[in-house]
Amino acid sequence: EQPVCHASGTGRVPIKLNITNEVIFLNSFLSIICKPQDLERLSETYSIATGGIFTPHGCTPSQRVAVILPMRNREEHLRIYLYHMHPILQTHGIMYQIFVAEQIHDESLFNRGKLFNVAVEQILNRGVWDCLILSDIDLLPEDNRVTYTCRDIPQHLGYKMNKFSYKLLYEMFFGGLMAMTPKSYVKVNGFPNHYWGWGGEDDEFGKRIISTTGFHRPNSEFNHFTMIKHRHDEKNWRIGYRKSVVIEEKPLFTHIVADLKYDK
Ligand code: UD2
Ligand code: MN
Repeated sequence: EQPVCHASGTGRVPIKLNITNEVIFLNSFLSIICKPQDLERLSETYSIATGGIFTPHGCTPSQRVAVILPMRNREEHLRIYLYHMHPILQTHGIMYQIFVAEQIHDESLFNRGKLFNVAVEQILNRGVWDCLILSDIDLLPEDNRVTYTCRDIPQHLGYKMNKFSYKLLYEMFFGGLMAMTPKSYVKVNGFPNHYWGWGGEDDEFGKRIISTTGFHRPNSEFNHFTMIKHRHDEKNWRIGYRKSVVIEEKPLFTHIVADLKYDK
């Protein structure tokens, strides 16, 4: 019988794409450092199977991990992400597959929460997974000892970012990157579906987690992240109410405030 694979990360990894600080202004520069050919070479070098699947050889993967990235109009980030992440995930002793959940239909606002829900449903229907990684596409770990694996309760992994001096933004912050088992995802009932536009879905997700499974937030220097610098996306403006419908129970009545503009 094969031994269980172990993680073999050695330390901090260069983010070659630090230069991506200039990405927004120098698109062509980015394509020089990370050309499609580089990505092709990556799949040979690291034996990544079609679909972005990696299975370690000679040992039994410690976990089967689905990495899920919500995306719309972030192809540049995707390329950087793949280029950066495949080599890192290789060292984790896991079987993994990277899924990109893309929201098409450009007329509507971006909906990160619903995208995750739709993607997770598909992914769970297609295979057996020990762990779901729910990550922004622009978050790059700075150390390969970061753990893209699950524990019994959800872990908030990606919250220490260069952008915010590696400080937790606020206690109830749940954006960035979560690792959780499919069981936990189902138990917390996933994300809310109705947050169109920027923000709010992560806070609601956090509330659900707190009230059901609880969570763990590793405070390690291994989980420092660089967020690729980006502008605020079009069609992702912050919505006024941050909910299409706000229902509030007041002492003498239930207040229903609906912002139907975004109620798609
Ligand atoms: C923060 C949170 C993020 C989420 C968001 C509010 C961090 C590190 N992240 O991200 O988890 O809670 O606030 O919704 O604090 N995306 C696209 N196309 C778009 C818009 C978004 O692909 O047009 C995806 C992409 O994966 C991106 C993620 O959604 O990384 C979060 O959106 P963002 O990066 O624009 O927002 P940001 O950095 O404020
Ligand atoms: Mn971002």
